[in-house]
Amino acid sequence: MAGMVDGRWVDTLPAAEEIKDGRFVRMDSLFRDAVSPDPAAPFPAEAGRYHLWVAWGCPWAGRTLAVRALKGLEDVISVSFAVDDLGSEGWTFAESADGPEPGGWPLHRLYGESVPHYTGKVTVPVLWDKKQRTIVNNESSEIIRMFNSAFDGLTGNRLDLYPEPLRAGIDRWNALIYPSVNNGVYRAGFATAQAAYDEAARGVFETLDRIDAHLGGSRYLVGEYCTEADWRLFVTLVRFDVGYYGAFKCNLRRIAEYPALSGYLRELYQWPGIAETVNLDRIKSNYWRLSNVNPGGIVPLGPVVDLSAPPGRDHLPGKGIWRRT
Ligand SMILES: N[C@@H](CCC(=O)N[C@@H](CS)C(=O)NCC(=O)O)C(=O)O
Repeated sequence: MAGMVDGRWVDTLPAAEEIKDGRFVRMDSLFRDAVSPDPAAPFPAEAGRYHLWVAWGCPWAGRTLAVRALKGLEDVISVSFAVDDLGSEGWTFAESADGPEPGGWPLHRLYGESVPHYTGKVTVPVLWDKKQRTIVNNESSEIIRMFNSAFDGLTGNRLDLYPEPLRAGIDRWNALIYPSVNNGVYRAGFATAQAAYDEAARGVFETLDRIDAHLGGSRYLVGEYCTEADWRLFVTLVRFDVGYYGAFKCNLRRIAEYPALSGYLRELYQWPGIAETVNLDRIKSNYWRLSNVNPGGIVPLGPVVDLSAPPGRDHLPGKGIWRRT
């Protein structure tokens, strides 16, 4: 796996121990600062100051795009999309932090500018501070929490994806879904030992079966309110049939075959602003062109996925997203 050693880009990262006994173990993100509504904070909320670097294929980037859209932050936080799938210099963009770069500009330069001797992976999403020219945070679960509240004073947006009274329920679903589904598909796809694959792939479907049963009688994961837990699940569901089902060998069932999950996925996909954060062709090529899972890099024709049909979930009571008073 490629990355950086002592501030320089290398094709193989000696420090990376991502495969242990055939099992994929995800490395922790390094940049963990936070944007704050407090004007005196090191990273205060300001319009136009922060930039998000993302890739269409990436589910972790997908979460940040979904919450950016739901919270009406499109004019406050600018965004750049990687031009292609992971290349020889990692994620590459058509612009740098300073403007257009027609020849392509690799994201590892931002990591190198933030920490001159950086050693580790170069991942999206990245939240970048244009003023201090440094990465604020590269952990999507934390970036979505900042987007949920830190900029409300600027936007006036009162939607709350992590409301106090629902936090215990949200945390419980996240704790189940992250290891077994969001990261479980990666553990299945990147496994290099049969037992590791079996365990991960079984776990994916045990949890999906359980969620499908739950959603048969509940509009959203935590009940009548659509929360952060739903959007964290959504980014994996929307990638499932075109990506994980084939490329990551999670092929016991497609999401389209699940009675409740399929309609739930369509409802979330059709939520205002969300379809624009999803690019099914780029998702498909992102996974099928990963050399460790598909060395030939051939992207298949199917499956055909249509998320435009009516969700058919109006019989279940729903109140949308919680609104702060
Ligand atoms: N913990 C990170 C994980 C991000 C991550 O793994 N991103 C992948 C793309 S889906 C990446 O950039 N990988 C680059 C690489 O492995 O070299 C987060 O949730 O923000």
